Amino acid sequence: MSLRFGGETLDGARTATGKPRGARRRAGEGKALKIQIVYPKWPKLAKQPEFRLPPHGPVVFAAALSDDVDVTLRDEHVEAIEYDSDADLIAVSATLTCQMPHAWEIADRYRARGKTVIFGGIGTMLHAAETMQHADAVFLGEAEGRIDALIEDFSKGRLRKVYDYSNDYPNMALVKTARRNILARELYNFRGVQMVDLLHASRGCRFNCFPCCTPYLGGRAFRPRPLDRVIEEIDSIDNNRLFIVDNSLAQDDEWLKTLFKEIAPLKKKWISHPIKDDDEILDLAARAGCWYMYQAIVDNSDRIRNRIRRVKERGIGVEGTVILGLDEHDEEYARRAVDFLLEVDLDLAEFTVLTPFPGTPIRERLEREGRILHNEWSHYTGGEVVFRPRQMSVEALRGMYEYAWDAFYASSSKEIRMAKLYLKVLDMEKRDGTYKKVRLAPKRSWG
Ligand code: B12
Ligand code: SF4
Repeated sequence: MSLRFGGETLDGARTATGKPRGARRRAGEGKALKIQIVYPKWPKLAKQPEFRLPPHGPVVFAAALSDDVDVTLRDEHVEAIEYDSDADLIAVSATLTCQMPHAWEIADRYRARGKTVIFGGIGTMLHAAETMQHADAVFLGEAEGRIDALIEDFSKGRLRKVYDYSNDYPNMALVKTARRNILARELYNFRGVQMVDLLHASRGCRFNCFPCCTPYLGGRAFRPRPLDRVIEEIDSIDNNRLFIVDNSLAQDDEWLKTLFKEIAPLKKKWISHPIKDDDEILDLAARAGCWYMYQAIVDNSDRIRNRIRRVKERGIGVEGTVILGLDEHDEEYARRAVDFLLEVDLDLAEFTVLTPFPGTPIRERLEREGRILHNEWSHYTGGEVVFRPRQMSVEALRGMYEYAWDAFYASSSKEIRMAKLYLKVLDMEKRDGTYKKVRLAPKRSWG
């Protein structure tokens, strides 16, 4: 399924002042083009522990721009949108479906002030047709080696409406170290604790799980970055704590082993998505500084129980992700699931309601079965019911979601569980001499 809109031009498109877009706002002779990246705020899950992660898409996108572009970032999670920005181009980066309606509002406001607005990122790819109504240009796909064409067109006043590189993936050697210097780093902390920095070592996924749009977006082939670049990037990050956001660390055993062996000497501590359930690989992950990992809890089987045990035995924490409302779930499922999670001594749990995001196999099926209730995207947060469950009412599924969060955190609150994980990383750092006293305090805050 590709969103092929390529080639359509912006014939006759005008700014609010009636002048053609692009040409009027190209950078003056000899002046660097100014781009402001905007990352719109998205609603967090109501019962989730608070966090303020720096956005990853924008800093990777910024690295794909040529060095002579003057780039700034406004992340609305930590700072107000700067509608009076003097940038030549506003580049909205959007990741999640629930981020889109607000991202469109922001773009409309900028465009009403005569600004040229382009869109990119995962959310843009999943909502390309709607986004086109709020953008001067939409960019679909990965930016490395491709974004220069858009910038050139903008500078020459011939911006096209769509730049479509979906399913046409760049050489991974083109992915540069993210431009983290555009982040207002002092704002990414919670109660004085610096948040992790995000990075990725690969793209694509060879699996095709029912609730996931990653294969639709990034393809079914595993695409690793050259390892020396990944190591160089990790080494360059001024933070001992990282989140390796690769879709899954279970794609290629040999690659994983080499990655972990090479990360180990850097003594970083990191979080990741699920790691291949293999003794040697888990040992190497632990030695490489794996602090805790996400694990999808799909059932209450011995397979999952043993997997969690094997991970925890190596000193790696586990945050379980549990999707509620599958066809096989009855009204009692949450009760059984929480009992199981407490019994296997999970460190943290994140409950979401099954959500038929665009580009996922589950959306196709629920659409075919006429079970999708609405497409009000701001409610596609993962915390709301937007489809008709098979074995219970919408109300019952809502209750199940509330119950799961409350029951799991009843005996030991989110704060206490987070604090325990934090102590764990302090411990790891003290053992290998990498512990640094926190030096950050919130200076500005927004929202
Ligand atoms: C990291 C991540 C998160 C982080 C986000 C942190 C952050 N601050 O960035 C966290 C952990 C918070 C998160 C949460 C959730 N996530 Co998430 N997450 C991801 C993940 C794994 C990686 C995203 C990423 O950084 N990719 C790497 C960057 C470099 O790629 P990129 O953003 O596409 O950027 C490139 C291009 O798009 C382009 N680009 C980017 N911006 C721009 C801008 C312009 C103007 C241009 C031209 C180009 C451009 O340039 C970049 C380089 O090529 C993706 C899966 C994936 N592989 O993408 C899921 C994913 C985005 N998440 C998903 C989901 C479902 C969730 C949750 C709802 C539920 C959950 N438990 O997973 C929650 C949110 C719950 C809530 N409402 O509170 C879904 C999206 C669903 C949707 N349609 O909304 C994804 C796709 C995974 C999936 N299962 O399908 N997530
Ligand atoms: S859930 Fe993970 S393993 Fe499954 S398709 Fe998505 S990224 Fe791949």
